[in-house]
This record gives sequence, structure tokens and C-alpha cells, in this order.
Amino acid sequence: MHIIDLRSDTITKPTPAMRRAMAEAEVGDDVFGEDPTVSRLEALAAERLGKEAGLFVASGTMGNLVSLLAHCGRGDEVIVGDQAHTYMYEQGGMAALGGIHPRVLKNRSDGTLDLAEVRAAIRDDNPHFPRTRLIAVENTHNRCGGAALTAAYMRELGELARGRGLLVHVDGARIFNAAVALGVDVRSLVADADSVTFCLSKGLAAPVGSLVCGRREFIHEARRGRKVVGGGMRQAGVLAAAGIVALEQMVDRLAEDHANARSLAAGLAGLPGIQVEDVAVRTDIVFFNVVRSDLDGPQLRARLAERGVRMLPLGPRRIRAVTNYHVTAEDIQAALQIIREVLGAD
Ligand code: TLP
Repeated sequence: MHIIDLRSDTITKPTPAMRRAMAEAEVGDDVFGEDPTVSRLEALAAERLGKEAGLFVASGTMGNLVSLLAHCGRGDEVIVGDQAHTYMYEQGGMAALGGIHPRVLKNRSDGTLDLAEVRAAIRDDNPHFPRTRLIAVENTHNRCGGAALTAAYMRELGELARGRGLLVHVDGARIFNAAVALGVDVRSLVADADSVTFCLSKGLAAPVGSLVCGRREFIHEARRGRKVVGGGMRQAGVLAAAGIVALEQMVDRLAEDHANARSLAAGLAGLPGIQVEDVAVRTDIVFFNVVRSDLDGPQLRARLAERGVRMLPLGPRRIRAVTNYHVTAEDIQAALQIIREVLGAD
């Protein structure tokens, strides 16, 4: 059976060019700072993001964690969205491992935080309160339909943060999707950030790894954090080699994933019993709800899986589909036909 896997862009497998680069990678002990391929990837990532330095980490979760550990002390407070991956899906790592207190604001449907609410949430200097230290945002915003936060929004957020002596962290797991969708240089989206995490192993199709980028002293601290959480890797150049290919060859093609996501959303929007959350899909993520009394999200997901179409239920009626490197425009039409049949809408 032909499988059309729309569960996530994390399912992508390395390209032939990545496998060749991995096989031929020059390696060394990266904990001693001796892996030339890791160092090359870190420098390349920093250059692409317009930051001083980069750090190769095992995952997006680790990148967010070591960033927050580097910026915040125990009892410091982080302003974060209620739909943020760092808040929802990382085991509360900032609190569990860093003693960092999350101050949760509602994410708007476009993935942003209301800046007036952010301003109001910043604590006064008062012995009763934790100290506000950092504002964390996500770009693109996964649970807000892959929404891309604009450079203009980031600038305003940056000005607010600087004016109050706060830091900004961007969970940019899919920051290149945002840059491609908005048609801007990725640097403009992170110029106001003190730290950025981005993932190689999502839409960019590398098998493993994420990067943290920021100022040199911050990266020095984040490297210490990476070691204490057991993330110091040795001959990691075999992984970093795939990451270099990801950055050099896989960024521009994200536009194809975005076009496929738009056709998927448009096709779904015409189906009875399906409510697409936002038909104006900007990146690779589509959310829709099953609104029928005889069928819920998990049931639809299971019936689609039997026919080779995989998606992820993220609620009793809510389903997520993420386009990716292994899904073609023809696959999207085939998936839509299967969905039509399963819904009895043909
Ligand atoms: N997201 C995964 C799941 O955990 C939901 C996915 O399939 O989308 N930030 C954002 C915005 C993410 O979407 C993810 C992964 C991460 C961080 C964590 O990255 P990893 O999985 O590398 O730890």
C-alpha cells in the first residue's frame, strides 16, 4: 500500500545527498571541540540566522531547554503562550529542571501574544513576585496552524523586551518555513531575539538535530547546559553533515510543502462534515475538525490509516496534517480522494 504520511514533518528521512555526506563526514570528539563537521554546521547556522555563534543539540526540546537554562536562574519567570510547544509538550522542563516559573498568556489564533498583555504581565520589583526575565515565542506556531510571526511583530516585541530589560527566546523549530512563507530573509525574523532554536529534522529532512543560535557568551552557557543534560555528543559530525545539506539544499523547497498544504486545506474545505480551521494556510500545517455526530477525530484517523493516509489527532475532533518532503502534489489529490470516500462524500 502507498503510504501518505501527514502525521508530521518529523517523519522525513534523509535525502541521498545527506546519506552520502554522512558516510563521508570528517569527525572528531565534539565534546573536546574537535569535530570539524559539527563546527562547520554551527558556524553555518549562526551565519544564516545572523547570530554570533551556534550550538548543535539533539532535538528542539533540548535546544529550548538549554536556552532557557542559560538565560534564567531558579525562580525567574518566563512569559510564554498557552499553546507553545515549550509549555505544552516539553514535560514542563523549564520548571522541572531549571526551577523556571512559566507565566502563561493566551496565544492569539495567529500565534502571537498580545503585546499589551505581555506588558501588563511583566512583574514589578516586589519581594512577593518572581522576576520576569524572558519572553518566549514560537515561529512558526505549531498549534496555531503553522502561523508565521512577522518581522514587524518581532521588532515590536523586541522593543518592548529591551525597554523592560527582558530577553527574547524564539522556538523557531520551523523558522525557515516562516521565512519562506513570508518571503523574507530569516535574519529579519530573529534579529530581535537573544536566542533561537531551529530544527533540522522537521521540514528540512535531516535525520537528527537542532541548532541553538545567539551571542557568543550565551552559547558558552548553553553548551554547559547541553553537557549537564547529557547532550554532549562525540563524533556527531555524521549527523551534522546531514544538517549542512539540509541548510544548503532543503530550505527553498519548503515552498512546495506550503503549496501542498494549501491544496489540502482547499480540498478539505469543500467536504461535508469537515471544518478547516484556517483555509489561508501559510506554511506546512493544516488543522481541521470533524463535525459529524457519527464520526469523531480518532475514528476518522483510524479509517484513513487503514487506507494508507496518516494524520495526527490532537483532540477529540481536531486533526493535524503536515505536508513534507515525501508527500507530492499527486499524493495530496490521492489523500483527498480517500478522505472523500471514507466520508461517503463521493
Ligand atoms: N513538534 C512535534 C511534536 O512534539 C508535536 C511535531 O510533530 O510537530 N518546538 C516546536 C514548535 C515543535 O513543533 C517541536 C516538535 C519541538 C519544538 C520539539 O522538537 P523535538 O521533537 O526535536 O524535540
